[in-house]
Order: sequence, then structure tokens, then C-alpha cells
Amino acid sequence: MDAVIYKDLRGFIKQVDAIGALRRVNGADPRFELGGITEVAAGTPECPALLFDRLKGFSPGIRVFTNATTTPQRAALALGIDPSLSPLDALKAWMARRQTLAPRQPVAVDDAPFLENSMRGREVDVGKLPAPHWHRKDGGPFIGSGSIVIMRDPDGGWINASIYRVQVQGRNRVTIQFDHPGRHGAVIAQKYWSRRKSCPVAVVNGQDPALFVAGFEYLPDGQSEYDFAGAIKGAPIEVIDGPLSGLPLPAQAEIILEGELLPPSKLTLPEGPFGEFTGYYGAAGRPCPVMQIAAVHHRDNPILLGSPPMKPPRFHFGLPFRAASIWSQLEIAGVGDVTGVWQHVAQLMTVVAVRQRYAGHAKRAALIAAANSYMARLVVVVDDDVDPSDLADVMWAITTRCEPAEQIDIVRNAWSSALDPRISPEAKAAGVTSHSKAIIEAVRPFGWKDKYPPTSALTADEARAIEAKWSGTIHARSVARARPAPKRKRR
Ligand SMILES: Cc1cc2nc3c(=O)[nH]c(=O)nc-3n(C[C@H](O)[C@H](O)[C@H](O)COP(=O)(O)O)c2cc1C
Ligand SMILES: [Mn+2]
Repeated sequence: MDAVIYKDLRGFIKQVDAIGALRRVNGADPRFELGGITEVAAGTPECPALLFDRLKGFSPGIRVFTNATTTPQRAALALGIDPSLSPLDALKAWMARRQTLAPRQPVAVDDAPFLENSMRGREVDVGKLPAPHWHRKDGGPFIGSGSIVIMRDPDGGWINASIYRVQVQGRNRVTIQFDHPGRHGAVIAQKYWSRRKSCPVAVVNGQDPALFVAGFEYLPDGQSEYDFAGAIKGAPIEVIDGPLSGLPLPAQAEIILEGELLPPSKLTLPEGPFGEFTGYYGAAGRPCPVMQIAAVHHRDNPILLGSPPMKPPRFHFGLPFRAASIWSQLEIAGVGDVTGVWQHVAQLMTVVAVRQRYAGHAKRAALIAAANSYMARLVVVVDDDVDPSDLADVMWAITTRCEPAEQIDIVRNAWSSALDPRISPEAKAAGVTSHSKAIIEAVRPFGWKDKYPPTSALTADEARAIEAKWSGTIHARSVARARPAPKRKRR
């Protein structure tokens, strides 16, 4: 297994710096500017990670880290996968490893750097920490965009630790937003509320990247994201009991809020709107459960991990982890010869590559992928000579192998969500959260695939061999132009 060598977020930032992918930004305003810089940087081909310091209104040393895992290379680094692999090879390595990961329980430690600074009771003021106002029409500042919400199931005792957004609602209040009542956080909170109790909760901002990846996984009921994160790292997550909540808190985290999620019968507050991962606003402000904060802890010179949703193709993870799940599901269903699965447009389009063995093989793969593609209107299946991670390659296949009158199917009433911008206001008001999906078979028709005109392009292996032999010649000129000639020192 590949090794993960970071211990915490700081260790990961050092690794990102070591591969030349970190930019330091001083003097940004957390109100709109920090989010704007993050969005512009994420739209460049290099998509650097950003460490903001000397934020307007805050002491130097209080930092915000964004675009953490937004490239394939940094997503691989977070998983401990060789960052020099091609994106598709890195996703394949993750898909294979994910299938065999053995959950690893956290270990208790007796000290934690986040206890270096604490505000309790009446001293609590979340305003002392930066909560960026990410996009112009957002309903307010969000301290949690990539934060982990910790809760304990009152029946099974297991710990859920996944990502839900957290909006600042005053000095000692935040709201925690569940997209739907099936989220583990929502299910657990409901159990406390139906017993007329508040739900103990902690919000972790600035955590181990393995926990960030685990917090996005759909894990079964009863399985803790802590155990999954430990499995990713190959080392258990270190936890310490929260002084107020008693919840096991990740000891290496940067910033933690402890408190209670109040029963909605007692209090709700308007939450959002918030720019969503589709690149649109999903809904106007809505009533949302409120966390009453009892304590705020943070490390010296804390680093908040920010992961705002942005207009696609920008996305939180540079490797499409949900495509890895679909790839596994195809294998489990017995669909052989799948050579790759990828998602583009921030998960809104799924592409499957297959080496066709029989009539219907491509459609079989596409239907399974379509069934498991959340919110994706487009599902494309390509032949194995096409790289599903390369959108230009996929479009070439669509325009040269798909006869629309024969090779596009529409599946109706399929899986989407209330965030879908193309569901009409009337349908949304009636509770509709489904849409239709187009399945595009951009493959050589199976019946005459051997008579299909051969392509003129090099095979991937041929291209690699050329690259290995001639890369110096091919790339040298542009590199020489990009760098000014070194000045000679006069003696
Ligand atoms: C950066 C980021 C932000 C997210 N924000 C939310 C959110 O505000 N509400 C929500 O319900 N899910 C959100 N999600 C998705 C959930 O974290 C994800 O579906 C997770 O699997 C839910 O965990 P659970 O099964 O324990 O409920 C977000 C995911 C990411 C990566
Ligand atoms: Mn969960």
C-alpha cells in the first residue's frame, strides 16, 4: 500500500508546497475577495492551493487554506497515492484500494494542540475566527464549507463525522445544513430531538485531509468516517474527548466548535442561500437547525480549511471519487472490461469506457452508471481507446461514433435533487427532485465495429514511447521562452 506521510493539515500543506503547488496570498478580505481569488485560481489550468494570511480584520497567523485537493495530483496526495500517476490511473488505484480498505478505529490521546486556546461560555465569539463570505449572494459568512460535523448515535454509540455546511449566525450560534433528512447527521439529531433532548455536536474546521475525503463518502449506517479515514492513512486517527461534549474530537484539528444542536421545535434560523456545486443558488434562505456553541478551541495560528462550492468544472476533489464508486459497482455487477470511469462538470456528467465484448455490453454499463449518477443528466459510454478523463477525447468520440438517431436514449424520472437548477419552480414546489438522463453511446456499433474506419491517432503506448524519447525536444522551447535568461553576475 502507498503510504500517507502527513500527520495533519499542516503536514499536508508542507507536501503541497514541496510539489510546488502552494501559493501564499497576503492581505485578502474574507468578505468576497478570498472567495473570488479561490474561484479565479481554481479556474486556471494549474489550479494552485492557496494559503491566505494577514486577512483583513485579523491578526497575522490566522489563516485560511483553499483549493486543497482540487487537482488530481493533490487528491492523490491526500490518499497517499503516487501523485505522478495519470489521473485515470490514480483513480483506478483508489478504486482498487477502496474495495479492500479495512476500517481502522481511532486511538485516544491525552493532549491536543487545539486546546492551546479556548473560549467558553460567555467568552465565545466565533467572529474571532475568519468565516469567509464566499459568493456575493450568499446569505452570510460560512465558517464551515469543508468542515466535519461530529455526532454520536444515541442507540448504537457509533460516531458519524461527515461534511455539512455551517453558517455563522451570531457570536455563539451557527446553523448546520442537511441536504435531506436521510443524512446521517439529520437521522442522529432527530433521535435526540424526539426524546426532547438537544443533540451534542462538534464542528471541526481544518482537519486531516483523509478525514475530509472520508467525510464525503457514502458509508453505511453504523460505520464511522473516523475508521475509514484511519484506513486511508494506514494509521488510526488520534482523538481526544471534547471537554464539554464528551465527543471524540480529532486531536490534530485546527479549530473546533463544541455545543448542542437545538430541537427545531425550540429554534430554527434562516440559512443560506449559498452558491452550490452546480454553479447556481439552490433555494432562498430556509429554516435550519441551530447549534448553540458552548466552546471554541483552536491551535495557535489556526488554519481554517475552506472548500466553497464553485461553478463547474471546479470541484472539491480533483479525482472524481464518486466515479470510483460507480466503477466498483460495475465490477460488482459483473460488467467486465470496464477500462475507466470518470465524472466531469463537477459530477454532472459520467463517462464509462468499455472494451466491447458483446452486443448490449456498452448499454449495460451505461445503464448501471446512469442509475448511480447523482444529478448527472449526461451519461456517456466510450470505447477503450478513449480516455474518459479527457473531455476533448470524449467529445471526439461523441462526434465521430454516435449516430444521435440510433445511439441516444432517455431515461425518465431518475435520481437528481432539489438543487437541480432545471426542475421548474412548479415541479419543485410539488416536491419533484427527479430529472431525465441522456445515455449517449459514443462507441463503434457492435455489429460492425471491425469495419469501422481505423483511427489515425497513436495508441496510448505509442504516444508514451514518443514522449519518453522526444520530450526534451518537444517541450524545451516553450520552457526556454517562459523563463528569462539568467543574468550573469559581474565580478
Ligand atoms: C465540501 C463539501 C460540502 C458539503 N456540504 C454539504 C451540506 O451542506 N449538506 C449536506 O447534506 N451534504 C453536504 N455534502 C455532502 C456530504 O458530505 C456527503 O454526502 C456525505 O457522504 C454525507 O455523509 P453521511 O452519509 O454521514 O450523512 C458536502 C460535501 C462536500 C465535499
Ligand atoms: Mn455517515
